[in-house]
Amino acid sequence: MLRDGTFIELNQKTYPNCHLHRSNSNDVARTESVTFICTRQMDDAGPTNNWMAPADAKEKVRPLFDGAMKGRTMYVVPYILGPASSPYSKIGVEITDSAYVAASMRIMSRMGKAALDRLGSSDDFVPGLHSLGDLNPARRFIMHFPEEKLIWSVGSGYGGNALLGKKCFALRIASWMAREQGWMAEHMLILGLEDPSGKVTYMAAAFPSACGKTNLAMMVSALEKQGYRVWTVGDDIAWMHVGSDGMLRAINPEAGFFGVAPGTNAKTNPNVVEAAHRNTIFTNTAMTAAGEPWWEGMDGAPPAGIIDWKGNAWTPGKSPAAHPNSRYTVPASQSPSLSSHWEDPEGVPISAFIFGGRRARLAPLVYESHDWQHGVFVGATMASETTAAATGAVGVSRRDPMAMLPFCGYNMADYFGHWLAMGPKLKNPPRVFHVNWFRKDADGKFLWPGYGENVRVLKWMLDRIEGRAGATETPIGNVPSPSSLTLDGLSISRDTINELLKVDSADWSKEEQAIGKFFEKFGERLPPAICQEQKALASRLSRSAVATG
Ligand code: TSX
Ligand code: MN
Repeated sequence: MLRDGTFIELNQKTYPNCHLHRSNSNDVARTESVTFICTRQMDDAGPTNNWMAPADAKEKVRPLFDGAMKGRTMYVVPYILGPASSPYSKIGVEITDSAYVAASMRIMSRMGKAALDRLGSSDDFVPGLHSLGDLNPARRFIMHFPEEKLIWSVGSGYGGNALLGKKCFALRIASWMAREQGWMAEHMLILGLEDPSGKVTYMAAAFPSACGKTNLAMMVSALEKQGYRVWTVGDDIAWMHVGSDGMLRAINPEAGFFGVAPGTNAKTNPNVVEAAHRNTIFTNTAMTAAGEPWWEGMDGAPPAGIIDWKGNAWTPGKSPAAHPNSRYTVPASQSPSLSSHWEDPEGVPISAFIFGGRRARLAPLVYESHDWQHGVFVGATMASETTAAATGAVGVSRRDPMAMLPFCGYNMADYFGHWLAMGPKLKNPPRVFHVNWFRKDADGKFLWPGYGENVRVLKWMLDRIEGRAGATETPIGNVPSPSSLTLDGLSISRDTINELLKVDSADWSKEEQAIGKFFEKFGERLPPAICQEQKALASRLSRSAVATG
């Protein structure tokens, strides 16, 4: 890769075994418009997925593989998703003509001999066929055949389009398997919150993109002196089974972090900054004159002589030096925050689910759902407001149920049904919370400091689980009672806390209507329990409006 320019060697003194890869400039992100779920029945893919009949998909895409690998090296990449010894892990084999993909898969999964040893003579693996093709976006297709557990991807070498173990298998194909087999494949981080006694409580959280999922998973707690610490089990995907103890048990199917680089610094994610100094692949970041990776939002001022992500000399002020979707690919084992239980074969027991989004006005800092069914409704109605001016209007709210909109491998109405069905199978279903780190005041300033201070919100959840923290009922769920949030050492006014926890019934009535509109697209297939929850919310809101006049 160094010889043919696929990799550029970075400074081997300060970044040993680190390399920079520059992708084709038309191939810098997942491409949802050419990502298809190919089921016999269109309705099984549902209204939120692109659909193609399997036979049509194969007829269309098969010719794009003809001769595509000629003159290239073909890599056969066997990999395990999940700890090598876990009964819940699964095997995939990716065929690819990209050395970058093979090298990335080695970081992101348990690749090679471990997978072949586990596979033995079994044919129980998910095949994935990948070729860069000619990288022409017009001939780019990411095809999933969940009925035969097969993936075809052509025309892209980038991340989630090309590392087939990640979004294609661990989420889209796995979500289908999970419904068939009674488990869950979710777009969730997994963290453990250690309390002063040393007890660790595990939580899994789903946020849409640009909400800081990796940062939360790897958070350095602001309450460390008081004995509260956060341990990382995973930052992106959780596979969860009903354990023999009746708890929901989560494994991380991945072995690395493929995170967005811009904005990563000692304040936002000190653990990944430490981790990504060795054995790391950087993709589409900028590079300094000293041969170190660089991106917008890195600590300190930009040094002179930066080469941008396309390989050109960079002048500050015009376009960004690093591509906004530039990435680090780093082994999980290098994070100082990694949980000692991250490879437990049975997984870690999940006590809480956390949903969230970026809502400048609407959602309080945190609230708790009443019960499992209400919690599923809270997840199903998740939304986040857009930030990137490049993708259109800023502040437009987009629905993203359970952060699974681009990753659910089947009809999302059936997915809600599967969630509803999982609760009663659990002796101790996780409590379901919703958070919003992004509420703003009238001047547009963030009300909550976020980052390491978020541990205070996690601690409130833990105290709720343990029956120690008070809550105030609102029409959307329970918010912290005035004294139940631990705020010592934080200078934040009582007024600000009240504003952070406020629930405005008029605003939420509008939201309830928007939710109804969103649900319409699922038609008759939407589970009745979801409609029931919506009606219950509407009636709680109207009662509260009457009560407050
Ligand atoms: O990741 C974030 N988290 C979670 C951290 C564990 N971000 C970054 C989001 C983009 C990926 C946040 N941004 C968080 C947050 O909790 N909160 C905010 C908003 C915010 C930004 C800057 C400040 C405060 C809040 N600055 C100061 O308080 C000085
Ligand atoms: Mn993700």
